[in-house]
Amino acid sequence: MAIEITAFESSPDRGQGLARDMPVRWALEEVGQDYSVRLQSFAALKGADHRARQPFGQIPTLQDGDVALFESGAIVLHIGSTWPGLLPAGLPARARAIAWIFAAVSSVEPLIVERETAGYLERDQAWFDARNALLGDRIRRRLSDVSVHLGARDWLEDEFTAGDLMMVSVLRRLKNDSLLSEPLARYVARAEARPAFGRAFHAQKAVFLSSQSGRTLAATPS
Ligand code: GTB
Repeated sequence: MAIEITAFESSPDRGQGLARDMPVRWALEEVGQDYSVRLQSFAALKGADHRARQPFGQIPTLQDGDVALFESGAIVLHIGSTWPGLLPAGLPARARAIAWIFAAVSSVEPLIVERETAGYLERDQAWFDARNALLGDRIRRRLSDVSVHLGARDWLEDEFTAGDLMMVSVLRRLKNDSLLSEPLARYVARAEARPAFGRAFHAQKAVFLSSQSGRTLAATPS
């Protein structure tokens, strides 16, 4: 069954694999599924066609046969539930892996995005430094909790799962930030060393490079 995802025609992350098509590409690579990519301009994202797939006019989406999905966490959960490789077979471990997907998108990512957004929109305000420090402290405390849980292990549970994939995708937004310190920086590096991550990263970067050279890719097979 053909799988199609959507991604930015010209990604503002300049090919650093930070836009949210990256966890979807990465998950498909981990489970060994080919996919094609429908590249979208910012204008097209807000059109009725795309909103029928993604109500908020955003990327990513996934079409897998008659399954049409939006929200990167839900898409990664679907991929993990459909093909082996990302969710353990036994129920207790599978449930824990799913909990980490939710932890990444609902307990960690919002703090990071709030600080990023403040950096874009509030930098001129007199109170920006105080607020930025507060937002940084909230992230530091949350990351410290993740670190304590991780302890000396390679992954959040006994093996690499969709939960690690989502957590690392979220933590990568702090890649050049001192907030991402050891051992989480090593955890991110460990995940980035996975061949599936590398394939996804290069596929996303290829779209950016081709947008820079003036060409438009209609579809990018994995
Ligand atoms: N909760 C949704 C999900 O997880 O799927 C959020 C989806 C989302 O935020 N999509 C963004 C989007 O489509 C792209 S990923 N934005 C266009 C719009 O809202 O009009 C966010 C993103 C964009 C760019 C960078 N970057 O340049 O580093 C990083 C992350």
